[in-house]
Amino acid sequence: MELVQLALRGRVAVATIANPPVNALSAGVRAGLAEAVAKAGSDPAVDAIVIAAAGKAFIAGADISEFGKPPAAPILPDVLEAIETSAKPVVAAIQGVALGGGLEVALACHARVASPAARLGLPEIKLGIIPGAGGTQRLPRLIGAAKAFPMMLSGEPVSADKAAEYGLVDMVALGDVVEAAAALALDLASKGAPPRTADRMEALTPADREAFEALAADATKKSGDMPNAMALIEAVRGVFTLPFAEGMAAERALFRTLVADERSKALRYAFFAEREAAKVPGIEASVKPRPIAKAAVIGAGTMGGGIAMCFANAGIPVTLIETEQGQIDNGMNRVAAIYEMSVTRGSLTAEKRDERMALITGAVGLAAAHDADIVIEAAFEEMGVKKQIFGALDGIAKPGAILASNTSYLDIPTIAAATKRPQDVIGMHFFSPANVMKLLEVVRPAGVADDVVATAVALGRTLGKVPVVVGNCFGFVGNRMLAQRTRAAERLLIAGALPHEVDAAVTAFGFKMGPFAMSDLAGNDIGWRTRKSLGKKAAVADALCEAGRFGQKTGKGYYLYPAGARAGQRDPEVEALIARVSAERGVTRRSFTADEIVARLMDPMVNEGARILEEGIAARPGDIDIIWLNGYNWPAWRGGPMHWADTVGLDVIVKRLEAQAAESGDATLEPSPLLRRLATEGKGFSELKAQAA
Ligand code: ZOZ
Repeated sequence: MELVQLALRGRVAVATIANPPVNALSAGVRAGLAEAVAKAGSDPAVDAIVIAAAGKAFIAGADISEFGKPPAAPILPDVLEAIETSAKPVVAAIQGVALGGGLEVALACHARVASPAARLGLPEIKLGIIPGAGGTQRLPRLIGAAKAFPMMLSGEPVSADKAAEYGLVDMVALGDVVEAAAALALDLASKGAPPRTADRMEALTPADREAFEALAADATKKSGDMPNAMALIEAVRGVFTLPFAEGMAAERALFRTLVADERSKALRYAFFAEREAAKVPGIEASVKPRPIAKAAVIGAGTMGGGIAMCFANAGIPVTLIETEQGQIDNGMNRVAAIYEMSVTRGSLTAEKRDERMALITGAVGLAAAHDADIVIEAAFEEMGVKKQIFGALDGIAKPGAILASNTSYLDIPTIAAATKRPQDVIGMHFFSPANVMKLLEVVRPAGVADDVVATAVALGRTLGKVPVVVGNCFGFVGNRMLAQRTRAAERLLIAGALPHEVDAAVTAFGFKMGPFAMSDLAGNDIGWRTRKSLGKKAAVADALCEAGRFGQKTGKGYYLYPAGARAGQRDPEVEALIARVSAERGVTRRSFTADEIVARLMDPMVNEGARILEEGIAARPGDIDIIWLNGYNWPAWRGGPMHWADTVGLDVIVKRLEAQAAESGDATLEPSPLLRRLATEGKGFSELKAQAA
């Protein structure tokens, strides 16, 4: 089948792109478009041309998998120039998403018609680049830089109606969009030379420039460290200072530099890793998820309330279950307060808030879960409690209902064994705050039914989450690796670093918060309780908790928080305590550079990630990265811990771990066999094949 099919509709040539699934502009599509426009241009039976697309998307943009490879002719800017300089009018018929290069195709056309459901945007910023086929030059010429720049800076698409309001599309067609585009194309043909976006200057007024410069100054303040945001400002400014051809050349030079940058490579890697994670090894696409029309959540604490909100936000009725009415009232009030905040901020209408609140019903007693298609338990993290709940649920839930636990580290098969339907029991680990965080670890114990796994994944997507299927083990993937970082952070303190130095190194690496500020925020007593239950010790962290320094909530932890301050201040008492612990262990304290701190924190995590892969707990290194990007705020442009390790070089990481293991005498720091093997073979994690989780 041709990637671009040319057909005549009266005196209009319709070039239809058919490159499933999203009509990405692969080399074949670019060539097909160029050929179609040339052929229609020289055909005396044709007066005008429509560019249309088959399927759900108009064009999702460049084929991202081609980035980084030598560009195959014809390159997109040349194809677009051919479209724009066509003597016969070319009209885009946009029936679905027009993104990136896809919108740039539409911008090069002489007019645009969109279906009401179409969405138009330039999301390149999210891939670490800027538009490279004229987007920064044509969009401002069409709608003004003050409207175009925010679209490109956020990367968020606009609706067809918004696009019409902006003047980005000429018409929103309620019926057949190709028909409407053909009519408009013929109308343009009857009026002589078609209008070219490149020639339009009327939107670029002094007021527009002033508004753009104000937005640019604000963006520089907020995103001065993002090279693509700064490049975007430079490119867009060109519409006021350079002739079109020079502006195009400047945009392309900036695009080429950015596309070769490691940061863009990491973001593109993450784009594909996220989509790969959606495919669960060992489960056929033919396995149908069970229908979920009603849900129940057990436990109306912060977590349970957040999970209930996820269902309500997706339009699924949910019962929030507790043991006492007072707890229900507290939980419902917390949920109402969060929605109220969104209304105050303007991100939610009062009507939507009421709709969502109406979908959440509080109930006392597990019996209220009798008609739920899925029950998610978010009760106290204690095996005895979980077993009791699941045992009781077994007698209450309807046959075929999925019984899920939101536990963050407990053994799912032990929980499942409390029921007579272990095939229906699964882990669904949401991250706090559950209504905000994207990650959902779907914990797949041996013996769970395939359609239960498929349902958890599909439901995760319906709830707007990024689901990643993992195997059952203590802490699953994310928290198991985090535990390594926590241990490494404590080791660093004893070896000579101070909390603020560790946190500064981690924020400079790109995290929003360092491990100690994070621990103070979450509450140091959480880890303390877990350590006690496992019989583990951490000299500094334990001593802080014994002194009642639980973090922000007690006004002091690793830092001081005078009078409710949110940013911690260094505390000489804590620093003296740390020095005391070092002395007791006979450690001569030394200083660490930021790079050393990062290596000492991240290398053990990578090592644990390698063990997780060896054990088949994660199917792919990319799954681990998606977990860290969506659940733990790993900086997006570093692609996740396993991708980062590849960029450092696994041989380097192996040597550093060996040195750490020798220095500390801690055998768990010895490189895992998989890490050693890959390093010896000169390979990276990216070369591993997927395995069943
Ligand atoms: O897939 C969603 C989406 O948002 N896609 C990415 C859109 C995007 O970022 N476009 C901009 C690309 S950059 C660009 O366009 C710059 C450019 O032209 C520069 C040219 C400069 C030349 C200069 C020369 C010097 C979308 C909203 C479209 C659909 O979402 P869904 O949830 O329905 O589906 P997904 O996301 O699961 O995707 C389905 C399959 O399609 C693959 N895919 C999507 N967009 C792609 C793409 N593959 C390659 N390129 C794209 N742009 C996606 O990986 C998935 O594949 P499978 O195999 O997992 O099914």
